[in-house]
Amino acid sequence: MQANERDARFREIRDKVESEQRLSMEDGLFLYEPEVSIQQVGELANFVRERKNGNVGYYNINTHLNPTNVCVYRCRFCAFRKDLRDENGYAMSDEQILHRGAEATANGCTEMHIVGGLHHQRKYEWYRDIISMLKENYPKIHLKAWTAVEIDWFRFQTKKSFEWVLDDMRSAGLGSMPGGGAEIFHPEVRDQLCEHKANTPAWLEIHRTAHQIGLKTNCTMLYGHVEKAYHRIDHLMRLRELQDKTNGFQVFIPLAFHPDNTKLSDLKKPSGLMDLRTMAISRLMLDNIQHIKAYWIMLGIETAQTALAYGADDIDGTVRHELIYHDAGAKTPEFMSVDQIKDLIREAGRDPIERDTTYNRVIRDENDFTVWQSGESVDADAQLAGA
Ligand code: V47
Ligand code: SF4
Repeated sequence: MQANERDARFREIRDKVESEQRLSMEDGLFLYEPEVSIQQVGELANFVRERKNGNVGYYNINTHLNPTNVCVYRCRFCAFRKDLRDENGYAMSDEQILHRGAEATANGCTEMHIVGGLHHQRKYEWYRDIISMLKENYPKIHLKAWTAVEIDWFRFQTKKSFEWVLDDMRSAGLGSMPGGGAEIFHPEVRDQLCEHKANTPAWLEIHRTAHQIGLKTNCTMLYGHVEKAYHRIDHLMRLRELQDKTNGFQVFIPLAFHPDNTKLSDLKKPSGLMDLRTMAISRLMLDNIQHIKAYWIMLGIETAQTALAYGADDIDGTVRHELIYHDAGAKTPEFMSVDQIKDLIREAGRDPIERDTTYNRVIRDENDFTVWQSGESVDADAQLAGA
């Protein structure tokens, strides 16, 4: 394509975005062409980001809990899983899990992000009791737990329906679901990465069911391995289609592949420019998902800050005990303090606002940081401000 044709094509897309028309597969593919300037794509995504979420940068105070790393599956991109008899495999005791709840409470966490392996010998009840035990002892903490891959496994174990499993988990104390396990939906890629675990129809059906029974969920895409731009846009469009029907996704998180210690360790990690382009294109394609998260653990602090001008409005949380990315070679710190998070958001020119898992403002006691309550929805604020 000649430069003048390219400019005309970009103007066409910009007009669509400005007049709130939906972008097509061809539009998305065009924005991935390396000749299309990353600054232009970023500027357009920033326009949408500010229209939807104003000048705010959201964060939360959270911790991770991975109750076991033993897993029946062998996803080729995973550095976290261990075999049953591996000396580094573990399954946490109730005492260890409760200790994490106590630590989270002492640190003022509003959320525990709980995911792990599918342990060969642990029954559904073990996973369910983790939720009920934490909820009984630490009722204020929101439990964002189990990806669709785990819910699919629980259905297999219990021989019940997705709805039964989700409802049972919710009765135990599940608050919402994280977005993992989506990887890349297109079978040309999914079959190369993780042919055995929950397939695309199952992943989408689980999230649809969660939304139907009133559970909010997040969604992700793992990029920068064997997929092409076509597979990424296809993935985003499948999420957008489900969101049109249910409106239950709160936030989309693009996840950059980290190759160290995985079966794909010969691949290079995606570049910072690819991270920013993917962030921006996600913002532009997903017109019906309110938030886009730049997960600092995975992107690195500098790229996460920059991403706040490339479509992202959220950078996840303080995060403690993260293993999935650190096992795969992430060089980011294991934890950030609240002051560090606020500073990095301010440095990026945004106003830091603490949110809870379901995007309500968090109000903290002036004298005791660990005492807090959830306030109004931040999305209602954004709408009032005309954002
Ligand atoms: O499903 C695993 C990915 C996901 C690697 O919902 C890898 O708020 C890159 O989903 N390199 C788990 N990615 C993480 C996740 C997540 C993270 C933060 C916030 C939320 C949320 C969700 O991580 C897995 C998989 O897609 N993953 N291994 C790797 N080597
Ligand atoms: Fe198991 Fe999840 Fe790792 Fe796949 S990504 S091997 S399901 S722990």
